[in-house]
This record gives sequence, structure tokens and C-alpha cells, in this order.
Amino acid sequence: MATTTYQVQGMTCGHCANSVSSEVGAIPGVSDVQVDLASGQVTVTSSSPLDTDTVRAAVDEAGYDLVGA
Ligand SMILES: [Cu+2]
Repeated sequence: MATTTYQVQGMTCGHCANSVSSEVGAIPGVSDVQVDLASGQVTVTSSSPLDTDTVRAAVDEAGYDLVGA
């Protein structure tokens, strides 16, 4: 199991959090996504370490920016 916290910019409400959470949650191997709206932190639990570019693409697909990992 790997847990990584990413910094995501642009989320403003529960809908944003849900979008990010469902896109990131669709990445193969991801078992849990926790979004902290106030801080913009997204904590992802996966069976093996994820490629940051894969996570960035999913966050981008949801309409937000991954600014740090
Ligand atoms: Cu929103």
C-alpha cells in the first residue's frame, strides 16, 4: 500500500472535491481518495506507488491543477 498527498489548486466546493475524487479514484490500483477542501490536499491510497503524471492527468481531467506532490 502507498499513500501520497498531492496539492491541488482550484477546488472550491464539495462538487469540485467529488470530481477530483472520482477521476483520481478511477486510476487503476487506487483504493481511497480523501480530499481536504480547505487546504487543497488530496490524499490517495493505492496498491502500489502512482506515477505523478497519471495523477496529474486525472486531476486535469476533472478540471483542476496538481501543483505539488
Ligand atoms: Cu466546486
